[in-house]
Amino acid sequence: MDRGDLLTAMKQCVLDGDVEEAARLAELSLRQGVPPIDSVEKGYVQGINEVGRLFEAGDLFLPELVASADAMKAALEVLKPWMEKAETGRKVIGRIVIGTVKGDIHDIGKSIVASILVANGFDVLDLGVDVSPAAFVEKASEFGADLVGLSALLTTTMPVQREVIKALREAGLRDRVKVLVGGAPVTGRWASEIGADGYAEDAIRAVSVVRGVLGLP
Ligand code: B12
Repeated sequence: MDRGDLLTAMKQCVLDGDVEEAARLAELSLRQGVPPIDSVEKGYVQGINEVGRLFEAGDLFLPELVASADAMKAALEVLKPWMEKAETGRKVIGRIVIGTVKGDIHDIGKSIVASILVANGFDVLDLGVDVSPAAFVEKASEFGADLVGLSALLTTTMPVQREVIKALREAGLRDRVKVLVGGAPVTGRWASEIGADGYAEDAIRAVSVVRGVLGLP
């Protein structure tokens, strides 16, 4: 299968919610030497984006959405170690705590961002989903985080990003911990409005934004 066909098949298996096929194609892409981030962004993510559009239009329902997310996650499970390995052998250049905010269980995008940051030399503590402002503060302090990454996929959970910033300020951590926000509904404008230090629209851009925010060369 050539690379174009492979990426199209990856998109299709997410649309079909085909978990086995998603994992099989991920294995195949590794054997063919396709960079894992390309398989994710140019293959599987295209499928889940299309699923989002169909769901919004009412052409597809929650069980199908869940099946597509499961297929996406099966592929990520195969690709994650390889994404994180891409640039190993370098020393840790920063410590990051990342998570999806309270009330929100979307974790696909956040997990991709976490893996790409690991691959680029950051030590990343992933707190998972539905993380309270208090938990972000506690873990950022314990881990000695330079930066906290907050993911929100729902318009109703975006305001929790602001609450986390407030909680960091109240705990006296805000001047040493930078805050980066992301997630499909989040914008640069929202980031400035809530007083975050930065925003990135995807995982690749997150790396350069984090470097910029932390003042790394
Ligand atoms: C998959 C999915 C689900 C899966 C999630 C599975 C999982 N484990 O994550 C399931 C089925 C569980 C789900 C549930 C729900 N979902 Co949903 N879901 C989606 C869908 C289709 C795709 C999300 C996704 O994974 N995208 C792919 C990834 C790669 O993209 P991403 O998340 O945007 O991440 C990228 C960037 O945003 C960025 N990024 C992400 N996080 C961060 C963090 C930082 C720090 C940075 C810098 C960057 C960054 O980088 C990532 C990689 O490039 C979206 C549609 C959409 N357009 O987003 C709807 C969507 C988000 N869901 C929606 C809804 C309504 C729901 C439910 C309420 C449905 C219901 N009735 O129960 C529940 C909510 C449950 C909850 N409390 O959270 C709506 C939200 C509408 C709104 N206005 O808020 C959407 C937009 C669908 C729609 N069009 O209506 N969902």
